[in-house]
Amino acid sequence: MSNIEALIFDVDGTLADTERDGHRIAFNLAFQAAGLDWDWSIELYGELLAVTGGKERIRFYLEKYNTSFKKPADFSEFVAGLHASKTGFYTKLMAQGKIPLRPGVERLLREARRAGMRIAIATTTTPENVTALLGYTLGGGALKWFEVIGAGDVVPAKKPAPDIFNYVMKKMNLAPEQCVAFEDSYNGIRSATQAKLTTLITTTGYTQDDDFSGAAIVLDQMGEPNAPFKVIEGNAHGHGYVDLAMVRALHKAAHGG
Ligand code: XBP
Ligand code: MG
Repeated sequence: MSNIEALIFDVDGTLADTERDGHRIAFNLAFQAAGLDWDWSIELYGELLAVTGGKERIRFYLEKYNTSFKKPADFSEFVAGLHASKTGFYTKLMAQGKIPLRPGVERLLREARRAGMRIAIATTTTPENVTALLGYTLGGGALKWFEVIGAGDVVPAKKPAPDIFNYVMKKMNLAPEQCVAFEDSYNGIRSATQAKLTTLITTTGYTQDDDFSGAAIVLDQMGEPNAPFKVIEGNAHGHGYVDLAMVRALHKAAHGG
């Protein structure tokens, strides 16, 4: 059995609960600024999350929920412009510091660094959004903690396709059995399991009812020593918060150890 060499983290929902009060708000601000009367409610946004990627999500909305909208001739440019505006609003929201990292995330990242464990990111969100989130929560220097930041359009097929995890592992010259992935959603677990990764899930309000078949464990959060996680499915091997010892135990169990 291989040792774990790297931890690969999803961003939205996993490092921080960004969708409802970050991305959704930024989309609505961009719609307003463009003079559109579209308004993505909390509930509708939960349905739109079926499709990953902001540009893809806007197209999905128009195909399924707003079919009467007359698309402009330069539709791709229109979507790209709207999405660029959304990224601007999103990064400004991050600068306000209202979206913290989820419990246990900073502790685990720091423990991994101390232990010499390699860390990376595999996300469908736009690179600027990752820079903004990490910069405003951990400080600008934290970007360098991550050996590879695989984000956005760097691969053509976003999650649930495995491409972004495969891209990150290839850049790190690692095989799936040398890594553990951290995810929060159905599209995330599909992506990670198709990339053959052992995957730890922490759910969010939007993803708590998702199907997480294939996950090594499903938790409500990573937890802290004084505020343990709840196990939704799986064996926590006696641990109450996610640390490297627990990640190693999950990896060992997944690889028949
Ligand atoms: C995140 C996404 C992203 C964000 C929006 O999924 O689906 O599209 O919602 O970001 P995951 P952009 O957590 O699985 O990576 O608008 O920049 O695409
Ligand atoms: Mg996610």
